[in-house]
Amino acid sequence: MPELKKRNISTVGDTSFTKLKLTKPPEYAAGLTALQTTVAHLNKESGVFKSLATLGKMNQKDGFDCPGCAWPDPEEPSKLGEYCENGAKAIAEETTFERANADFFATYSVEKMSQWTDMQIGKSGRLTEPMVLRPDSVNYEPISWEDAFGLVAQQLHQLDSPDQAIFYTSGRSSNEAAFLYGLFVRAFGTNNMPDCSNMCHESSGVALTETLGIGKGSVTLDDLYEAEVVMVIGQNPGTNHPRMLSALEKCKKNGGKIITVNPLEEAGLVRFKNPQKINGILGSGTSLTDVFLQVKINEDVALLKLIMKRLLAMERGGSKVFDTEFIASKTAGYQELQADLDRYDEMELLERCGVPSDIIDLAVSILAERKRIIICWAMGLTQHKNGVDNIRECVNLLLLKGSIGKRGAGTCPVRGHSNVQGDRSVGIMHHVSKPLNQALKKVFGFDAPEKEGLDTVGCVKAMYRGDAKIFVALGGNFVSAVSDTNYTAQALQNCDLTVSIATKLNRGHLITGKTALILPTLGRTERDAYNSKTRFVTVENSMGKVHQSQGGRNPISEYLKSEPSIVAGLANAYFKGNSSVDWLALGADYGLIREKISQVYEGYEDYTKRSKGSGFYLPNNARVGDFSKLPGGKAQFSINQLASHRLAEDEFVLMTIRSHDQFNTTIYDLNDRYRGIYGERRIVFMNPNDIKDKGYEKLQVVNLTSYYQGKLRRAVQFKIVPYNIPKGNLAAYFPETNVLVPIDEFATKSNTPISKSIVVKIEV
Ligand SMILES: Nc1nc2c(c(=O)[nH]1)N[C@H]1C(S)=C(S)[C@@H](COP(=O)(O)OP(=O)(O)OC[C@H]3O[C@@H](n4cnc5c(=O)[nH]c(N)nc54)[C@H](O)[C@@H]3O)O[C@H]1N2
Ligand SMILES: Nc1nc2c(c(=O)[nH]1)N[C@H]1C(S)=C(S)[C@@H](COP(=O)(O)OP(=O)(O)OC[C@H]3O[C@@H](n4cnc5c(=O)[nH]c(N)nc54)[C@H](O)[C@@H]3O)O[C@H]1N2
Ligand SMILES: [Mo]
Repeated sequence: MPELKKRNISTVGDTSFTKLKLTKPPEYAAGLTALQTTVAHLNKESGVFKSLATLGKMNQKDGFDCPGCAWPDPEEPSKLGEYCENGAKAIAEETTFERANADFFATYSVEKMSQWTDMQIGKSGRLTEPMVLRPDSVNYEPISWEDAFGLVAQQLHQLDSPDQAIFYTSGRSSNEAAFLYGLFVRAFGTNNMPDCSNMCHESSGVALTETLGIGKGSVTLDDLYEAEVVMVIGQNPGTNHPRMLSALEKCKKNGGKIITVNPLEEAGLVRFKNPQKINGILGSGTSLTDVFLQVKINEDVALLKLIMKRLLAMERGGSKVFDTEFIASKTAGYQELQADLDRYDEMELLERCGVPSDIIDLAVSILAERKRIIICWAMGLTQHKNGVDNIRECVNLLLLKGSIGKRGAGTCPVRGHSNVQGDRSVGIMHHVSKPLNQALKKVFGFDAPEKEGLDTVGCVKAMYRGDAKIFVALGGNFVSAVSDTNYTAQALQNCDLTVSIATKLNRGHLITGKTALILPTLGRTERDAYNSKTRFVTVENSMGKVHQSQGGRNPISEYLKSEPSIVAGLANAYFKGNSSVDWLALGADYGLIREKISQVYEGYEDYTKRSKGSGFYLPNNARVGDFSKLPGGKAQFSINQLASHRLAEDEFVLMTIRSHDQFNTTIYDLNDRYRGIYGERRIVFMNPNDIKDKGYEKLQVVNLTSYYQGKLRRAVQFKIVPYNIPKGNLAAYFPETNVLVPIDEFATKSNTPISKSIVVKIEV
């Protein structure tokens, strides 16, 4: 055995300041600047002419699915192409000229690279061939695919139990890759399948399953156009789902109203200039938000209760504001909900949520008069201790209004990664599903494990304790995405082997087990050919529609393999022919994978055929108002608790958010244009009165600390930026602040880390 090298790795990298410039936040999103930024970015990264051809193929019926967010494509995409500035940046990242090749890895040790910022690491370029980091080394070196598969297989065979291995998925993988991966992991014998959903919309899945019988949203894009009211709560679409703004614009043009609930007045929700229309580029744009409720962080339940209390008072006063017929025929728990609302004192709720009473009245009157309501939400609701309660409270409001199961109304959890929903639909799940196991037995002839698997938090803890020894990642950047960076880093470093199937270098490739493998894969934009025939994969968007995605660019290296081929290669090396599944056949023929998916799951009949063109919707009981699988056959009202932050004088609640120039842990650039921030990420947004009252100064350099379960955590070097944020609240960017999120603090029932409400102190 080679001697184990103790590697000197930084979990944060360079924390020195760059060049902060502040401007007044703009009053609108997109417009000419977005178009200019798009072109500038593509030019810088990968050559604009090549990329314009690429952009033209994005989100079109014969093209590839944008690797950015999961927002659906309209039936008739814009002639200018269906893309946004941030989608274009995602493409530029993938089509970059830079290469992290064998020479690169020979030049830079993992120790050296770990000193870089996340942005520098990401800018190293695309991974070009399989690389291995051996126990006695600090430099990755090339390894053949065959040896790489053999190494993983051999280490998996050495485990005492399959539960000592962990198989993570990030949400960019296709349905085909995800299904095959889940199949391999179950055939191998474990349900340890954490995925990025655990940190993302898990709270939505739990809340919606309990109340409406399906863990996904109920609306389609057409519903958004037809809604009378859209509430956008805990979401920043201008940055994270820019194409949603076109849908909101259309809704407004049809007479809809928009209510925004957010601690920040996000530019994208104020006014929108559609960059895909000429008058959008030159004109004054569309004003989006009608009522802005500037709620304090994690006080959404208080606000929603207050809104419902006022509606209830109107209903009791004789105004018909609720859909009593729907409530009587389709729901259970209305009496209990009324009793719950009666228990709360208006003044207390008002004070907690921090929104002026007359502004709440504006929202109440809009809601009272209208019937078709959609609520859209994202991480501002899910990543709290009471994340599940937040969402169930939204469902309560929709049920009172009868706004489920009809056109122009319903739930819209806006998904993050472009195929995170599809991955879940085809089997990426740590929970045991009896029907799935039965179907696997029938279709593939093996017994899938019946023991519950571990989710993200559970896996980190198992690796930390030494109970899990092998970590495999299908995409993503686990160490930087998960809470408690230093704890998670230690957990991964305790492993014997860490394996990452990836397109680009990230910190997760530097903070590794004793042995580490990087297996480079094709990106969405690249041609996936087998026997010189181009293959396509399929994905599911945020609204449950499955459609194909096919890249057309030449792969950046001849040594890349597709994700399904890599998974098939791993499985084949592990089973060595001793399996009831023909792994290589599946890895070669995606049509065959789709056929198997349609045999295992409902709703995928004629899969390959129907995925062409604009694709097909999966069955959705909430969309059609069918609650027959719920207790009593009824949608469920629920009783939810207020958040429980008791802050000391010197404490704040911090939310960790995305800047305009990042995709999760991938940092495109240092600007957050819609918030008026340029050239720096190490900043903390603070209310000007807090700055004054506590005696701080604008741009003062401070550390942030959190203290949970007897442990002090510290994120160093942040500049205070005065900003329009509620008093007592702070905001800063992730992943820099992930070090503050304790591993043991997560949402009840969904285990989603509390990335949006961390109690912190300022250290000067
Ligand atoms: N360009 C780009 N696109 C992305 C991503 C990206 O990083 N970059 N990430 C993708 C992924 S995986 C996801 S999950 C989504 C994330 O999309 P978002 O959820 O929009 O992203 P966040 O930056 O986390 O923003 C959360 C929003 O919630 C607000 N918020 C925070 N706390 C609270 C609260 O307590 N109550 C309320 N009402 N609001 C609150 C914040 O002010 C912010 O506006 O975007 C996806 N799309
Ligand atoms: N504090 C805090 N933490 C958070 C959040 C937060 O708001 N605050 N948000 C959470 C959320 S919502 C999420 S979804 C997670 C995200 O967690 P992850 O999904 O794990 O992280 P990403 O940064 O999206 O992963 C980026 C990496 O994926 C790889 N990649 C990109 N495209 C492909 C591809 O096509 N195939 C493969 N195999 N690899 C690819 C690249 O190597 C890239 O470096 O982070 C979570 N963490
Ligand atoms: Mo996410």
